[in-house]
Amino acid sequence: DVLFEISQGVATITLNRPEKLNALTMDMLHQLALLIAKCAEHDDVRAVLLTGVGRGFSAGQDLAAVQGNQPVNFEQVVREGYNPVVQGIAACPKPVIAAVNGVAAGAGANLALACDLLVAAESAVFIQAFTAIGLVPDSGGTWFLPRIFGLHKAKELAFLGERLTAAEAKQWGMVARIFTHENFAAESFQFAHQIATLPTAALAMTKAAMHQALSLPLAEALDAEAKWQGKAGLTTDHAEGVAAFLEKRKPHFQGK
Ligand code: LHQ
Repeated sequence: DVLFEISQGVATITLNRPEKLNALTMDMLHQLALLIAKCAEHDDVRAVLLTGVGRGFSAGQDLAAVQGNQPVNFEQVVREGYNPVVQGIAACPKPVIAAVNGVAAGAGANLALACDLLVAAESAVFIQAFTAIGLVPDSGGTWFLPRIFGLHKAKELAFLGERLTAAEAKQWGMVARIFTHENFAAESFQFAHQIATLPTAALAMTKAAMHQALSLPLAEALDAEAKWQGKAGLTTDHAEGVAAFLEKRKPHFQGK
């Protein structure tokens, strides 16, 4: 139920359970974690695109799979299923882009938020579906939502579970681009491909530095930046960027 393809520096991970709006099973979550780890290591991968088949990005946890006679330990499902995927995305030294093709609900919405950048189809909506079934936001929702929206809008979204449209999400800065439904796959790929041509190592350091800085005092963030810049200054892509600038041509980055 999860497809994987590498092309032109872009690894595309596609949730493929359209008849259930890509509701997530433990098996799919394990596959996702493994594929993200693979992208992290694979030299040919310079951007990761996470998307879904059909009219849903993901409806979150497959509720049928955790409903039944024997009680399911939700703590274990979150720890073993969702948390490794969110951690994998956050730790991945490649930019991870969510291409939200349709409805994203519950953990499906928050897996998208865990990605570095989001693009959305015009029809995409984001729903914090948790409280509607008496649960709490997971998959990083409690961490990402207040950082994106501020505390009060985050609580509004989480408490009420109302739909946030793609257009609203773009106004909030959560979504980078909106593409029409007809061109969504091609435009999303094009966007990811553009990002795959950037200096990948510098992007990885930018991502790590920002995540680190979110919990650091300014003085320590400045100290960390100095160290990251020391590393970035030694990359081949830095040399290429400067050479291209001085020669008045476009840079050709190798990602290193
Ligand atoms: C589904 C689902 C679904 C199964 C649509 N499961 N079948 C972590 C750990 C442990 C436990 C619990 O949770 C978590 C984290 C979470 O993610 S909790 C939140 C789980 N997600 C939801 O509560 C969302 C439930 N879905 C919906 O509210 C609606 O389906 C949305 C608003 C996403 C879409 O609505 P519609 O466009 O009207 O589509 P639909 O409801 O007709 O769904 C289409 C089919 O997909 C349908 O199946 P059927 O066989 O009747 O055609 C749904 O039953 C199925 N489906 N979401 N999460």
